[in-house]
Amino acid sequence: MKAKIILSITAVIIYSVECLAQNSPVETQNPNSDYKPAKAGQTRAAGVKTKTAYKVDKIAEKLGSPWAVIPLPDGRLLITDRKGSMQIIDANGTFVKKITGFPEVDASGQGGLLDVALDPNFSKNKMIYWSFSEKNGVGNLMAVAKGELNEAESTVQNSVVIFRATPPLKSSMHYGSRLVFDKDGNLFVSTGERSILEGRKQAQWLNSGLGKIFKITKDGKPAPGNPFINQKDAMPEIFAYGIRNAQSLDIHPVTGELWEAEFGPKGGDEVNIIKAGKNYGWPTITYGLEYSLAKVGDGIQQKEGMEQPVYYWDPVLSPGGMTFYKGNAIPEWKNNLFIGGLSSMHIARLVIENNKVVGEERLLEDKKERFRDVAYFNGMLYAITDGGNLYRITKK
Ligand SMILES: [Ca+2]
Repeated sequence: MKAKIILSITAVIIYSVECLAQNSPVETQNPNSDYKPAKAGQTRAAGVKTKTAYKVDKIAEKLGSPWAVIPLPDGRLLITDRKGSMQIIDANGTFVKKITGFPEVDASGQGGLLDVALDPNFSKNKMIYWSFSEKNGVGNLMAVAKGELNEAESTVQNSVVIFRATPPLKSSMHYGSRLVFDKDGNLFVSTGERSILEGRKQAQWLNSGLGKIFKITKDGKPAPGNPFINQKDAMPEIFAYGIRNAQSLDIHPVTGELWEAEFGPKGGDEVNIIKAGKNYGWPTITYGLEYSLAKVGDGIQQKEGMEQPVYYWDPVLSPGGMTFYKGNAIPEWKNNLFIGGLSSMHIARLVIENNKVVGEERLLEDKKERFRDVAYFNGMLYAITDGGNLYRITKK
């Protein structure tokens, strides 16, 4: 009897230890700050591990300086190159064609030809939209252009700049630049605050285009119903503000809401759900520190009237592009969020329930690469890296 009880207790202990081990957060380093989250589960969610067998293939290399990868309707991939061109790669990684004819880009630092989005009607009209850093006045800025892909898929014609995130500043950093269409055919555009103090404060200014999420029409006009459209002295294209540098946007496949990830400074990278008219706090509130380890501003993390991130990292992920997994080939990935990590050198998988992050996993850590963007197509994930490689992740 005694032996039986001891055995049962031992079994319970072993089981508990296994659960604990499984649920430990993937992050094991100390945070940079001693800041406490505003709510449970806002950082260091339980670690999870994918059970379905999957395989990772490097299907292309030497892609130059890729910044964005998106699927074309037929499953080929459109990949931008920061230096000022794009290329089409087929689903097996074979080079198909280089696309040129884009207006000049300022490719210094983090700039260049950055994101690309297909017109919702692309199959018929062949229109593409792209973001880029443009030399402008005293410095440069993030601009959005559109043009038509020619029949041979070798050049864009009738290019026109439809939007500029003014004012121009002298900086080669924090352009934001992610583009995503909503279900009504309006375009969300993210910008950064240019990583200099002059731009940083403007993230809170409604008359500045720095540190914002915009919602514009295909012609670059303010989207109907934008929150500040009737407010004097506000840019009518603004959808949300108080953003540091957002290079990740995607629409949640079930809720239809806009999700965003942005770079914090030292600590404080965030995932947010972006809602019309809301203030996301930078630089007034942040879970990060200056690179010098000094506090940012008053060193506060929460404030009335400013949105809390859904999730944050300290130390940072450095979020490149991201995508929701919109299928169920790998069942436990359905509606999970996959974010490319740059300095962290992995892809973060976030399990989301009721708009909260309930699990985190690190994928492709063994590749030791800076993941610049991640795309979803037909049950597969594609990822590009600063090393110029293209990976495909599929069910085994
Ligand atoms: Ca924030």
